[in-house]
Amino acid sequence: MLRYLTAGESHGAGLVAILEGIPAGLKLDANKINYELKRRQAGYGRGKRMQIEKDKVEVLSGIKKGSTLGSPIALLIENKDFSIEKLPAISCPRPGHADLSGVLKYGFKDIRNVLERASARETAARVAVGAVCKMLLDEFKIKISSKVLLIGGECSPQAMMKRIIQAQAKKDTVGGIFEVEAAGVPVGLGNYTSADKRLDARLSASIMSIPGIKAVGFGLGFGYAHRFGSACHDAIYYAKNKGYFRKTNNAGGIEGGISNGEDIIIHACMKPIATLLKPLDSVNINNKKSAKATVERSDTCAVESAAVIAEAGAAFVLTDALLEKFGTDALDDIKLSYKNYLKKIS
Ligand code: EPS
Repeated sequence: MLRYLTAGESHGAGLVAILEGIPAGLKLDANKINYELKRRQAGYGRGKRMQIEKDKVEVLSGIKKGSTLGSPIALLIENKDFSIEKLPAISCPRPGHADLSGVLKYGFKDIRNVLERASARETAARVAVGAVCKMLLDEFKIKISSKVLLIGGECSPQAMMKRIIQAQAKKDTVGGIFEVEAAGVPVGLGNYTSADKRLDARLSASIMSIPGIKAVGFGLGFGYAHRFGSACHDAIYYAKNKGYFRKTNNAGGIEGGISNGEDIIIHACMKPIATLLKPLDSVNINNKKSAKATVERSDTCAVESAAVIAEAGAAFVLTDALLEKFGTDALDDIKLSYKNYLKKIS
């Protein structure tokens, strides 16, 4: 089983991830992790924090001479803005954030105790984990990419950018929709036998758990609701040179919780960031009087970053499903098993 755990607060000393289950013999290049961390920090509409941080990973364990050992891989990303002990207490929860539910749940008097961990800063650690997984998937020619499809109801790049500029000018925020694509995924990852083995369910959870994500769909997604079955299911064909294939991919590469060999296509919707410079009505948790929500430094739009984080989540789930099917210990053995499988089904 592949698993990971992250630790770290937004303004704590740093972010840590421990990734267990990566097989031995994978060349691990820290530059590739840093490349993904940089992608996560970029994107139009990101806030001032991204000018402070220069996210870089330190690989603390699990490798020797640049290759994985099969032991847990510990990853560290330091926070340049390490200020958690000095930051002022917060008492007016932001609608849309974890603030109010968090303080009530824990009995905290300071909302900062919640937001420090609820912040999307934690996703830097997830991206580092995903980058390691991407290196493994690369060995099997599985490629994961993403693109932003819509921002604030607009679809062309110029109009999307204009929307973000408008939001900035209005001291507001804006969300959108992005797509994640996984190409080269073999047929047979995931399983229909139990709910928690279904590949689409696992991928959904990895993306739905990114702060701000409110909807996830595969292929046609909500579009299935508008068509007859005959107009949505992907008819099956066979050709000697390429085996079974489809002319359409409405299923988004997954049928019955198993990859079907077509590209996996996921769409997700991110709500506008909850921290508003022109804040909404709220209530002071100390005196219960009406007050405006707290204003914190934040982003105007982070949809592009969310897409990079979703790539990382998908990379983790696909790596887990790949290892589940083809073996877990040594990369060479896994490759052999993969080759035999492809031969058998061809
Ligand atoms: C983020 C770091 C945070 C925010 C943002 C994402 O930094 P700070 O709070 O110091 O400005 O910019 O967090 C949120 C959107 C959120 O909801 O908390 C990051 O590294 O991605």
